[in-house]
Amino acid sequence: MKTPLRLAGIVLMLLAAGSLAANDKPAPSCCSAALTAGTPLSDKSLYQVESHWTNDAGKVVTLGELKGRPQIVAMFFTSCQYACPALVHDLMRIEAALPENLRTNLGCTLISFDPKRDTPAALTNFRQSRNLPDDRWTLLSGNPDDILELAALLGVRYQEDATGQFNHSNIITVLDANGEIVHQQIGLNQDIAETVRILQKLLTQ
Ligand SMILES: [Cu+2]
Repeated sequence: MKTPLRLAGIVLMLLAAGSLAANDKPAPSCCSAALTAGTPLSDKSLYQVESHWTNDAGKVVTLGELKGRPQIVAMFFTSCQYACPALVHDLMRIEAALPENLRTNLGCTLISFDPKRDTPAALTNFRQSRNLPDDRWTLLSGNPDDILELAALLGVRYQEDATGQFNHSNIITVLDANGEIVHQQIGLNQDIAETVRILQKLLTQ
């Protein structure tokens, strides 16, 4: 486990307390969208994980490279027949609900828990089939240990079944520009109003 235990502990504690989904307190001034690359990461930032990921262009990246603008993040797999298409559609609904001038400052990140099938080529196909613009949408796959670690930090559970499909949680996480979790929307086809409200606040800070 490469993540500082303190970070993992904090996230798991918050999850256990059920406080994440309801936490819409204004982000402190340290965590605005205007952060520059030089700002140090806090103990609670997911960007402290040192894992390396591969995007759909085949480039190796770290999560820290997402720093600098708020993100909506979900874990998924491209060959999912039901839940993930709905989950990605939910991200697109959230994105579409934001005014154009704010939308351009939002990042959307999809992270696969199916590294065997979700090669850069599979992620590229997925991007093209959904018309996900590559200036704002990041598609990542990684190695199994790092995926498991990130899933734990996001409170996402997944399990491969005998047919090669995955049973999994459907969670959309809002990260501030510094990689701290500020909100989670749980379940498919939910009312997005609260998530959009929180993002609008983050994006106008
Ligand atoms: Cu799925």
